[in-house]
Amino acid sequence: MDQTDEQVRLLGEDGTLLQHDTYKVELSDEDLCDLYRQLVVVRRIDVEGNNLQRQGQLGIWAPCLGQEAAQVGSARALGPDDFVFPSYREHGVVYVRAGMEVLSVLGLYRGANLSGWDPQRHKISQYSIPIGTQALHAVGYAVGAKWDGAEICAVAYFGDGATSEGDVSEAFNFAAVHSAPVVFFCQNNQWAISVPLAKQMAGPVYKRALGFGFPGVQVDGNDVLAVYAVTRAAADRARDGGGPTLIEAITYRLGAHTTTDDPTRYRTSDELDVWKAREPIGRYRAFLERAGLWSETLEGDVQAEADQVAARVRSTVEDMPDPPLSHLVDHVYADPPATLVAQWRQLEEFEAQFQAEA
Ligand SMILES: Cc1ncc(C[n+]2csc(CCOP(=O)(O)OP(=O)(O)O)c2C)c(N)n1
Repeated sequence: MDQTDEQVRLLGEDGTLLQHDTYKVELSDEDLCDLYRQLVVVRRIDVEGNNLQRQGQLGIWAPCLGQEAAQVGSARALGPDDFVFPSYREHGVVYVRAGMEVLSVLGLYRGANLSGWDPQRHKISQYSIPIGTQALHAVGYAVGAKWDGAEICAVAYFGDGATSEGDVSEAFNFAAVHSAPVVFFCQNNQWAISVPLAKQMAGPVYKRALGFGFPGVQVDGNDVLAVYAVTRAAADRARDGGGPTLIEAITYRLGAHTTTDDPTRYRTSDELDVWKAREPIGRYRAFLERAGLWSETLEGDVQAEADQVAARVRSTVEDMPDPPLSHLVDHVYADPPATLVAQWRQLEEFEAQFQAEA
């Protein structure tokens, strides 16, 4: 796989199928329709997460609105034993890999669990809240897998802002030197909270890969077919001993950074309108229509499933039991330091006041 000099795109903005010399999609009609289902369901989970936060059921939510194609397309391209190291916005990746275990993510944002799922079960590690550390975890895992002779790859998901962290550059370098079977998947959604791309970098992310000694590919991140094809090629290459690839998926965060943030303070509505017109689901539906694969029945089935998933998200989140307060400190130290014990006692006394008042 060569360094690309242009964004890989397989779908025009009106859903026309485009030809590409290197990247092609060979998916059955059934799979093409199923991709649509997953895009729609992921969006509904995300909208529901946002609503639940607004109703006080979640403490915070990091929306993936607008990034569904980047997440669904890339996650579907992976094999069952490939190992995913996500950031905190990869609800679509979790849904594709782990189905309704995505509810654990909602539990994390509710404070009902401390991240919640067994990473081995669906080969997906816990969300990384520190920016960029998961890139190092992925490389460590990939190098270990290579030494064990396992034919798998590790995939690190991170944002454009994360590429300003030393951890990510260190991960690139170590992966290159050790020819690690790793795919670095950057969702370039144009903003790192309120910091726009132009204040973060002077050249495209994917070109950095060449400086570290491995290929980088820029892909239209709102084109689910292109994302699928590029990720599939990078993952195959990694498993075949070809080493790392950096994928830069150009997309846009249509929502807030998180529900604690107000993007109208730093982002113009004109910019938002440009990207709303490029959002990925309508474009993919237009492709299905052109290909004769879309029908009222498909739409009805997909929307019915999204409704069911949304209802399940809502009821499960509302029914999640509060964790015991001690979960904050349990299993952290075998012998807790005295300062922590003192703080813990203070917290218990503080909480006890409310019990007494209730
Ligand atoms: C090491 C570290 N530094 C700072 C932060 C605070 N922080 C949270 S999100 C964020 C911006 C991340 O932007 P980007 O990597 O582009 O990802 P996005 O949120 O856009 O998906 C920052 C600086 C953090 N969580 N971890």
